[in-house]
Amino acid sequence: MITSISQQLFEKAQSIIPGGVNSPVRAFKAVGGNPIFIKKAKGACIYDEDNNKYIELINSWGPMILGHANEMIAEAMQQVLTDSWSFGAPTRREVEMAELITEMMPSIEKVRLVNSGTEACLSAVRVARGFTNREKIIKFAGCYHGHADCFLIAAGSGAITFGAPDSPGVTQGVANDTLIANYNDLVSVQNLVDANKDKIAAIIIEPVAGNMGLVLPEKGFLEGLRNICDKNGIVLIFDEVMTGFRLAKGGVQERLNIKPDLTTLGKIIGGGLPVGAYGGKAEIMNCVAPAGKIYQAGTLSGNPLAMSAGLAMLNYLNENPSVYQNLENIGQKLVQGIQKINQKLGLNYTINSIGSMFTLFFTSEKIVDFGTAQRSDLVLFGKYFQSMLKRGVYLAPSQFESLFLSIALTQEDIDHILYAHEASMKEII
Ligand code: HOZ
Repeated sequence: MITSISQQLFEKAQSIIPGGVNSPVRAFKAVGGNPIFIKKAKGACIYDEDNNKYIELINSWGPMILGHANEMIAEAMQQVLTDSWSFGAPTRREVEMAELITEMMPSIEKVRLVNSGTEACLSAVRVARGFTNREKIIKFAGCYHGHADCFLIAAGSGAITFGAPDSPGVTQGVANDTLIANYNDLVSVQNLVDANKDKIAAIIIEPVAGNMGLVLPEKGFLEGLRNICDKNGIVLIFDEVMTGFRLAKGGVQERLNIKPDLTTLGKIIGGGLPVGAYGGKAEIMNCVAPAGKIYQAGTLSGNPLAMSAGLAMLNYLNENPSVYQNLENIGQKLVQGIQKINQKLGLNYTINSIGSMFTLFFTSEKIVDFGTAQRSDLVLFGKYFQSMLKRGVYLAPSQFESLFLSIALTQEDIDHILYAHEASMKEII
């Protein structure tokens, strides 16, 4: 029997890497079949180890806004390769990055660079706890803030994909300090705040949620959270790891005009390289060591290679606002195209979208939170995923993820995605 190179790699990987992958969603378990192993990518297309080409709508879960292997970013990284790429000591690019972040996201007065979105979120929560001298946090069911213990309660992304929103290994003590509210439900938040008076350090939220599929905040919801936090001395943390610099130059907070106290950022500020950051009000950030007593550190924080890639991309976004109009247009063309095809086929599936992010849910119900997202037909989603893949379109391998677009998508790519969508729907329904 002839096996593909991807299949051979996956078989080998399973014997030496848990589940054969280094992040669970990649394993294709939610959609059936085996994962494909990526060899390279350029623009909007990826190529697997067997040289199959796909138009892809993941874009490394957000950061590849300008498409893959962008030459300007590659050139910026090239310079670092001659000057060496890790010192464990301060560098000029870190200062430039901090300057750019604080300029593009004005709620961030001071920022600390770390290595991933997970690290940014766990650090932001620690700082909020140290600042308020309180222990509990509120998170929302279906939101995902990385895999730190305190976030693996009713978590989204891979955790819901595999039906384990609460992970073994998280101690009861940690779990007791994470209170769970419902997205778009201010009453559920107010009830927790009332029942835990003066005990809640932070409310952490994806202001546009992308880890239970894409779920948008309803009118007044984020304003309501801001209000509850102000009245109760709670630190409001926006996790903009996937939305920062993507949904607008200044992220969701600029687009919807609401200022959090702290913001967490991730791979986007590294142009796709491993990096993260958290920042916000100077009053809070001044509590971080060595300025203050709340400890957080990292040898690779502000790594030169990640900084050079991130600076190249963020500078470009800062100087070329037309990128955002371009992303909006591409998003609209795709979403409207899919809606039109669905109507023609008599399907009224829900599509949640904003700018360059969207999710097609296999249900006609309105999706506003974790509970409604879970009513989607997952078997049908799996069939759709495989059918699209067969036609050269690589989607996120789970219903509980958002799709991410890049400006590298051409009209021809969009037409191909729409053709694949129609053919796939006809095949699976
Ligand atoms: N939803 C995740 C990104 N925030 C998917 C990435 C992963 O878990 O591999």
